[in-house]
Amino acid sequence: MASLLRLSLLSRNVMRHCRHVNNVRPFVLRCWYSSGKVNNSFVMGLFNGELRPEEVFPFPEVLTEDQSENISMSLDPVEKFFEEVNDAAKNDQLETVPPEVMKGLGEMGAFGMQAPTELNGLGLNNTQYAKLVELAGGYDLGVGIVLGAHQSIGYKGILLYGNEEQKTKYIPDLAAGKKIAAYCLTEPSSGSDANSIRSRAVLSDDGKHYVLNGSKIWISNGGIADVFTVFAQTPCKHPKTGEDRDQVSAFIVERSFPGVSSGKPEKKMGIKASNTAEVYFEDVKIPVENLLGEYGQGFKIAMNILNAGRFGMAAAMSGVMKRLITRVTDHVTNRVQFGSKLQEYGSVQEKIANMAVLQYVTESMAYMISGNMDRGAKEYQLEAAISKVFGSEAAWHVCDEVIQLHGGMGFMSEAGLERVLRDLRIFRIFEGSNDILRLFVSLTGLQYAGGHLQELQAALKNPVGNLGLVITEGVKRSKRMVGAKTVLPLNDYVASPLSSEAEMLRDCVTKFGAQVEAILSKHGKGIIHEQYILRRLSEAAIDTYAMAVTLSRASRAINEKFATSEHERIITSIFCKEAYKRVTSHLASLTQSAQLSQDQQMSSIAKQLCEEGKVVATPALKF
Ligand code: MYA
Repeated sequence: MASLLRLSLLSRNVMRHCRHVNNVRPFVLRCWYSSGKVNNSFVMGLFNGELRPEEVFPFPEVLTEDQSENISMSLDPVEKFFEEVNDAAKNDQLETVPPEVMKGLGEMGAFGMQAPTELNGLGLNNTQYAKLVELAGGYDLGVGIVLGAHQSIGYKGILLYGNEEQKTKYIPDLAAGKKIAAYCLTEPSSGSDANSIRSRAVLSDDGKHYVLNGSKIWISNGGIADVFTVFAQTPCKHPKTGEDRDQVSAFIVERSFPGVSSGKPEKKMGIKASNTAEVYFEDVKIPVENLLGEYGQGFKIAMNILNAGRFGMAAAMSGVMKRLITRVTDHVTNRVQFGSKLQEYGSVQEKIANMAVLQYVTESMAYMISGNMDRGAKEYQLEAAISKVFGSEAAWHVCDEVIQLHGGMGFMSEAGLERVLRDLRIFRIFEGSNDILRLFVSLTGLQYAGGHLQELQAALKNPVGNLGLVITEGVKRSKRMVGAKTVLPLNDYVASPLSSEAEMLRDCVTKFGAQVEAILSKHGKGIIHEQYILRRLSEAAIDTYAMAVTLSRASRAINEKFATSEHERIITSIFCKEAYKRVTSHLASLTQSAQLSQDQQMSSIAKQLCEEGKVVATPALKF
């Protein structure tokens, strides 16, 4: 009870500090106020030191037999199309997707995968969509982005937030590929800081339209789109103070509206086949009926569109890795050096095994999230962000290693691997850079944990009325004090051959909750500025979630006696052991004084370099 009371005081201090800081940008300030909503996210629970097995076990199987059959039947023609009609290397050279490929994609329904059937779409759920994206992404990421920018973000807002008139008016042509869509958020002065856009739309005096002015950059499909989902500031009143302030609203804008124009296609490092261009809006009159969703709620709409599509990135990354692994196994089983095939060498085997692990984790995440979304999960933004971060980095690493194993051959354009590497680079940058998404995961999780502490603090004022919560938290803390795990065993969820790995997961969750409290207590509001800590905390969250999803998938393989179950068990075991080492080390480092002082040294090095604008050390040759 004493430790509970100490905690309550700390949390009260944290809350007080938080309220008093009002000159910091909301992303960093917005911390740990409880929304009062029930949140079922596995990752969110982690920040409270809660293990929520029902969110990840059993591995989701949402497709009916018919749905599985339909989707697997549609894979063959799609594969044939990408093998025989589409030519990724040619698209890369031409820096466009040729009309016959666009036409063929349209005929297959590829522009309307998730649009309802009654509006010309294929009506696929997230899991079915992920399967097709995995296939298409594996063949050609440039084409994948044309399709993804169109439906994963371009017109997703109309599907999610559009009213019946908007859906009926726009979706049929978009789903058929007769019209192309784009998502317009980023501006010259606002990339990661998406809320600071300057484009502005003001209601006309006659109240019939909004007048939009501004410009957007790096818009995927920007030069070819007919319909744009555009985010712009709009004048609003503060709901409590009545003060004037701008808030983002979302609009459906047609290229045909006078004042809309776009720039030349950008020259890029990769995904060259996809069109990227600036889009300009000059006194564009948007009919009032083209407001998308609620006035002033555009930022949330923008974020939720991105949240809803991010698992698609993981699916695409999984597909890329699958094809790269096929390529590399072909190479190492044929190439002979020093008298043996490459596959005989341990250093080669280690690389290939690591590729298998990274692909397995990414694929497991993609289908865990899509499956949970299909089962009606509403709180998946942290998991989706994690899958995008993990998948994009895994695929980059795999591609790099595949090139390495091909040696000089891998460096030659003819091998087609350098194109994949170039294409992959952007996946760590766009749709929320991985650095920002890492901060997003840890800050959002900390906000949730802080809310929980606040709840606990309130409960302590009336311990009798809140006996359940008070006892649970008291027991949790007593267990932590004696080094015991605070969460229940996973015997009912994890197949027994993986029980020691399940124990590692339990330990990670226990330590996670304890370290979150420790850093909230130590840093108070200041934690929002501790990016070294926030980054390491998010690494721990990523690895812990990855352990959970792989344990879930491999348990299914074991329980259902898949022919590959032993293979999957070993992959999972290797991943969990490695991840466990990283998680415990990252979590311990959050409060280790040696690590914290090293963080400060890193800051001072960076500061010196930035001040000097160059390398600071005396040159090795002294001149
Ligand atoms: S499109 C451009 C992508 N741009 C970005 O992703 C921008 C990244 N920035 C951000 O995400 C936000 O600005 C951050 C917050 C996170 C930094 N879900 O004060 P705040 C709520 C739900 O913290 P800020 C592209 O690249 C938050 O709770 N809600 O905000 C296309 C708060 O709510 P409340 C969220 O400090 C590439 C409110 O918002 C989220 O300004 C083409 C304010 O929060 C969230 N995530 O910034 C890709 N974040 O007030 C093609 C914040 O209630 C697609 N909030 O507390 C291809 C896909 C398919 C692949 C196919 C391939 C083959």
